[in-house]
Amino acid sequence: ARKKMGLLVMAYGTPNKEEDIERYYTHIRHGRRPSDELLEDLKGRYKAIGGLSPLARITEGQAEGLEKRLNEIQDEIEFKAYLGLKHIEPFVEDAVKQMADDGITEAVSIVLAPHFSTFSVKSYNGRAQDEAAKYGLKITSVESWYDEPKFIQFWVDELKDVINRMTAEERDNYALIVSAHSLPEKILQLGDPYPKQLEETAQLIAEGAGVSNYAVGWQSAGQTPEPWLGPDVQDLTRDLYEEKGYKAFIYIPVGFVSTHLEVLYDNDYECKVVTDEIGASYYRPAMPDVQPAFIDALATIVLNKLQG
Ligand code: FEC
Repeated sequence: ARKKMGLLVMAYGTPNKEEDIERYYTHIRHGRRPSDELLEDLKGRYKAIGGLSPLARITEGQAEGLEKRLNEIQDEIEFKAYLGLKHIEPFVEDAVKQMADDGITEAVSIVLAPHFSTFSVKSYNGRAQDEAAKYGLKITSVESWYDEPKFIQFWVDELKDVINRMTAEERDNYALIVSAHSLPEKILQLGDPYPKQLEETAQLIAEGAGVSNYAVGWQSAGQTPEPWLGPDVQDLTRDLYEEKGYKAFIYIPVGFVSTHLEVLYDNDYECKVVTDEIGASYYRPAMPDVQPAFIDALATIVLNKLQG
C-alpha cells in the first residue's frame, strides 16, 4: 500500500464575503483595526475588481490540482491536501490540527508564493511547525521555489506568447517589469534573501525568453509611514518611459501565483492608469492559477524536497 502523507498547502487567504473584510484587514495588521478611511479604501478596491477576489476559488483549485498531480506521477506516497491560510479560516493552525485529527503523522508543506522572506514564508512555516509540535506531527517544509526550472519555463512561455501578440512597433520598443509585493525596507538589515531572489527570478525569465530590456520593481506596498522597498512599479513605469520612450510595458507580478486583488487592481488598474497616461500599451500575461504546467511545477518542487 502507498504510504499516507499530509500535503499542507499554505496561502494568503481572502475575505469570503463583504462582512469579512474588516476582520481580515485587522488580522493582516496584526490585530490593529484599520481606520474607517483605510477600510473604505480597501472595500472600494474589492468593489473595483467585481466585489470580492477570485483568490479563494483559485487557491482551492491549486491545492486540489497539486494533490491530484502528485498522486498521478508517483506511486509510493498517497498525498492528502489540507489548505491552511494566513489571514482567514481555515487558518494554517486549523489545517495542521485537522491533519493530526485525521491521524496523519508526516506531512510536507509548500507556500503558494515563490520567494522566501522572514515576513512571508518564514511566518507561514513557523506557524505550521509550532502547531505541528503540539501533536508530534513531522512537517518537511519547502522554503522557496522561485528557481524551479519548470516554474521559470512557465513564465518564459507566457512571456513569449505576449511578445508574439505585440505589434511589430511595440516589439521593437517595450520593457518588461518583473515585480513582487513590497516589504518594509528593514528586511534588508535582517539579510533577507527576498530582494535577491526576485532579482534572480527576473533574470532567469528574461534570459529564457531572450529579453534584455527588463527591470525589477515592487508593488502593493503597505500604508505605513516606514520606508518600503522600491521602486514602486508605477514610478518605475514613468521613469523607464522618460528614459527610453517605450511603446509598451509587460508586467509579470512573479511574487504572486494567482489572479487576485493585488494583480487585478495594482497591476491591471493602477499600472494601466500610468501606461494610458503616457500612451503606451499595457500587457500582463495570465497568472499561473490552475494552469497544468504550473501545477506540474509545484508537484516537481514537492517531490524534489522529499527526495532531497
Ligand atoms: O483578496 C485578495 O485577493 C488578497 C490578496 C493578497 C495577497 C497578498 C500577498 C502578500 N501580501 C504580502 C505582504 C503584506 C504586507 C502588508 C499587506 C497588506 C495587505 C492588505 C491586503 C492584502 N495585503 Fe498582502 N496580500 C493580499 C492582500 N500585505 C488587502 C491590506 C491593505 C493594503 O495594505 O493594501 C501590510 C500590512 C500592514 O499594513 O502593516 C507586509 C506579501 C504577499 C505575497 C506573499 C504571499 O502571498 O504570502 C509578502 C495575495
